[in-house]
Amino acid sequence: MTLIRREALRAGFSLGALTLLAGCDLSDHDAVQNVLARFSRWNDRVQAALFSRSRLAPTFPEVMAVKEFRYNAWYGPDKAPRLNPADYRLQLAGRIENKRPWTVEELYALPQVSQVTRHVCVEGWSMIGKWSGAPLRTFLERIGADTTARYVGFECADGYYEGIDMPTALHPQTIMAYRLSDEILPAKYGYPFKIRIPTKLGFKNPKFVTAIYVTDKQPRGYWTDRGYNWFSGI
Ligand SMILES: Nc1nc2c(c(=O)[nH]1)N[C@H]1C(S)=C(S)[C@@H](COP(=O)(O)O)O[C@H]1N2
Ligand SMILES: [Mo]
Repeated sequence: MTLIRREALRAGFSLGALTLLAGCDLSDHDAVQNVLARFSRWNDRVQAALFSRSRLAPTFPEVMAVKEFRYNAWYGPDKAPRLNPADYRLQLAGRIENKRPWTVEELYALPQVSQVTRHVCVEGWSMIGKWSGAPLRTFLERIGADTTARYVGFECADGYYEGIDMPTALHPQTIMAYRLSDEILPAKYGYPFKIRIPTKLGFKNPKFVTAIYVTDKQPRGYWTDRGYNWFSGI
């Protein structure tokens, strides 16, 4: 399905919500919020059901990758956390057999792939970039993660947090991106790695990840807590 058709479908969902809302007292903020929240959860379920493990996000020729990639966070690039490889340790928790923390060196030694894909930010910009790193699936297998669990959650050095469903975590294009445009990820883009998920909106791609956990309880998301859909597929 094309992006545009998906957008139309999504617009259709909200039109449906509006039609319903027309019947209720718009000053009743809680009731309106309730209806919207229910639609949002329904939208999440429909999107999760439509998501296919094998459907690949579009890829592009390498020449189309933008070298000076756009930066985004709720603070300026100079405020981005600068993690020191000497004391960085990726913490592991939840349904994982081997929870030993990982160093940057160990992470960077995992087998890697490259992708040229489009990053789509919900704020209305998109950009094609080249990312390289280890498939998250490879890492999850290495640490003995229980892949029958429903979710994988992430915590970040700037207090950001995100989570994805297990089919997305195991998707071949979901990677621990160590490099952008063939360079080790600069601090502001998420050093030592960013979870790059081309089948998801930009905000579901956490940077400077410091902890990964496997769970059956749906992890919260920084922007989901501020009103965006949890699934947010593209
Ligand atoms: N830790 C962390 N990850 C984050 C964010 C953030 O503020 N903190 N912003 C998200 C959003 S909204 C976008 S669009 C992308 C921006 O990534 P970039 O700076 O590499 O373009 O990172 C996502 N991951
Ligand atoms: Mo974003």
